[in-house]
Amino acid sequence: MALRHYTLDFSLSTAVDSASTVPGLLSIFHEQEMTETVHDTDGHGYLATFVGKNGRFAVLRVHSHELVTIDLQCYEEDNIAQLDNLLNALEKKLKVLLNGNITRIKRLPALIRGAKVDRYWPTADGRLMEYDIDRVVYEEDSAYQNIKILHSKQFGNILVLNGDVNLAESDSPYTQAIIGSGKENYAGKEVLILGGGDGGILAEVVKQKPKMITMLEVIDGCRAHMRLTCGSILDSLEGDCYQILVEDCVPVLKKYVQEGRTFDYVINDLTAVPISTEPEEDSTWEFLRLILDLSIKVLHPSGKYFTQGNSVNLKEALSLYEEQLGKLSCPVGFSKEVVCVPSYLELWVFYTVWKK
Ligand code: SPD
Repeated sequence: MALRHYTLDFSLSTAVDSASTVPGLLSIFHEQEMTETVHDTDGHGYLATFVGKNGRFAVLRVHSHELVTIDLQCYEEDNIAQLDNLLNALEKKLKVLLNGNITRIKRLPALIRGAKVDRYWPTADGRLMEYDIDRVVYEEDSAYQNIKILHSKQFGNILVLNGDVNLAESDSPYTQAIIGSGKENYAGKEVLILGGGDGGILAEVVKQKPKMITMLEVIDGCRAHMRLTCGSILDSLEGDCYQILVEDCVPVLKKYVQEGRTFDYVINDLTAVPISTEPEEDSTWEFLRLILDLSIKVLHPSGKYFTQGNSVNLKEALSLYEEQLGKLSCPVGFSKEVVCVPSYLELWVFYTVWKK
């Protein structure tokens, strides 16, 4: 079962008296066979709820402070044309009643609540985004995370990990940015990929004939359902110049440090920079610092470390990340690039880090 939730807001230049607005609206609700209950608002304007046929439900509020709001909820299978007519009638009537006093009328597309296919994936800075997702292609809980692959009409299949949009088949700008935006020559180089389990980075770098790529992750479902991203590269865990180790990256990195092994390129595609500085995020920051420090230890003195950062709007999280770069076991320099990744619906920051 899913619900459609409509909103209609009138912003006003002065407060309005409910006695002059409400009666005109009541008749419209009554015509739709909706009956009201008026609530005591303890001096905070006027509030009435309306219940109608087929489970229709509405809330009318005349706020004391220059705002009139109407919420209308109905079941998804309800008659959309009838509901549009009701909202049109309410909007038309309010325009007349509030004439000369309106600064803005805002009617948003209906929010669909409880739908089988979840289309709402907010941005990193918490803004609501509705995707054009029409079906769930794959869903699985692995030992590490919840994996979803959802089909979007414009972005192709989208990989969503623990509720975070990771990569869509349309997102080659992401892959290009995290491998150095076409400025690097990987031929004959030693490359380490942390994460990148969708196979996009591996499929791209392999084309340049590196000496060896070691990748420490593979995400179930991507081989079959992110084909435009990974091609056939995940069909085998090893090839002429690559090997995929399905292992936890921390012990592997520690082993490489002990062995004194180095890489020309380390590409960290593990996770986003934590979005907050709250204590519950401490472990995420700790994990990030650990990976960063181990990665720099295995980086060849003339090598490069690439990673994605966060939304360009999360300035505080980005500067905290940059602070971490100043606290590593060896001094590093860094540069950043802002990239438009199609399915992200927000600009994303990528970092290049090198040893000084
Ligand atoms: N490879 C991991 C990157 C995850 C970034 N999430 C982006 C969310 C965009 N709204």
